Amino acid sequence: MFSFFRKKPPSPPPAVPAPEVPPTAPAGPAAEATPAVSPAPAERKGWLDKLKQGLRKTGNSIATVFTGTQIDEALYEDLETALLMADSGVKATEFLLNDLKARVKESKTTDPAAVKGLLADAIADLLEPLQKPLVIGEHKPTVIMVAGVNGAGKTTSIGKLTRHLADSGATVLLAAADTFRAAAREQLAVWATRAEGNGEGAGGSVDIITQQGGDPAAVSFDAVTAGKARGRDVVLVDTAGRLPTQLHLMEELRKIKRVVQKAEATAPHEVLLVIDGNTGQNALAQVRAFHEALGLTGLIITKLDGTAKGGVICAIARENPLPVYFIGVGEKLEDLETFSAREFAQALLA
Ligand SMILES: Nc1nc2c(ncn2[C@@H]2O[C@H](COP(=O)(O)OP(=O)(O)OP(=O)(O)O)[C@@H](O)[C@H]2O)c(=O)[nH]1
Ligand SMILES: [Mg+2]
Repeated sequence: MFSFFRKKPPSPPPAVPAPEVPPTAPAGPAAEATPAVSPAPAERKGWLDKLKQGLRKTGNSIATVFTGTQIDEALYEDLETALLMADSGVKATEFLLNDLKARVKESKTTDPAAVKGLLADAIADLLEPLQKPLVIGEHKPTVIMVAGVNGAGKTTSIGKLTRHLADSGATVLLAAADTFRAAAREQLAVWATRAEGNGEGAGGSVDIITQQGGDPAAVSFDAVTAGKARGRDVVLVDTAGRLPTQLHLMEELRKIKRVVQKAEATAPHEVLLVIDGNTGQNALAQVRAFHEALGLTGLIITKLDGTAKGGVICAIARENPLPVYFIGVGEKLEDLETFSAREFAQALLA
């Protein structure tokens, strides 16, 4: 049922350019498109178990709230504390509590265990607008720029995504715009080689544009130009990690985006922020700062294996909703998956 991303044929250019998404705009409905890759349900289940396992640290504290025998003010107070401890933030916590109370009233339940199910519904509904597939194929190449703080998991996620794209037959060009570290290029090259050599025959080709010590914007420009000339399906731009407070580095990101736009007027088609799931409430500040600098189109949330702060997605949904295209629960290829609001809600309370 879940495809890793969606392929969409190119559409004629619109007469009027689409307006930019404002910072607080909710994610739109999923685009009509043909599923490209459908992992077998068994695979999805194995992955879901991993997500549950990963979020156990977050979920344990929330689930214990419902082990009592009564639905009273003490239960709601404990739940409020548990949600705040899980980094759901004040606004989302307040929203969920009010929503839950309304659901409890309507269902007339007297069983705390049933309240847990109602909370899962409330969380799933809150997260629903973030569930949206990444669409490729509408533009050739589809240019995806990836940013985030140091060590968030950008290069690893790009590597995994590249592998999934190549496995489904797409041709990918990687721009190693992290020109500071020699290791960054090598890290990408390892994933590129893995992507090509999977032995399954259907793999699309992957290559890398880089320029050690060069200007990240120039590398990105070259990559998009080469991607157009070579007829690649996707160009992925990996950028160096940076803090939103490093203003010159944030300006550098803006420059990369501007220059990509010069190489291809409609690009970048996606600007993704990678967030470490352990970041907690600071993730919101990151979303705001990067969104202001770049106009984000989506998020990838990594390291949801073993975090006690998984509630932060609720805070993002309430305060700065952007599509969560993928989530990561480990370092291996199969540890990157699409985001499902209901699965996440269930894993959070497991
Ligand atoms: N446990 C876990 N580790 C992850 C996940 N994603 C990435 N990592 C690890 O996090 C570390 C940093 O990942 P990178 O992909 O290099 O992060 P980056 O954002 O590219 O880092 P910089 O380019 O230095 O800013 C590596 O050790 C990855 O293996 C994940 O979902 N779970
Ligand atoms: Mg990196």
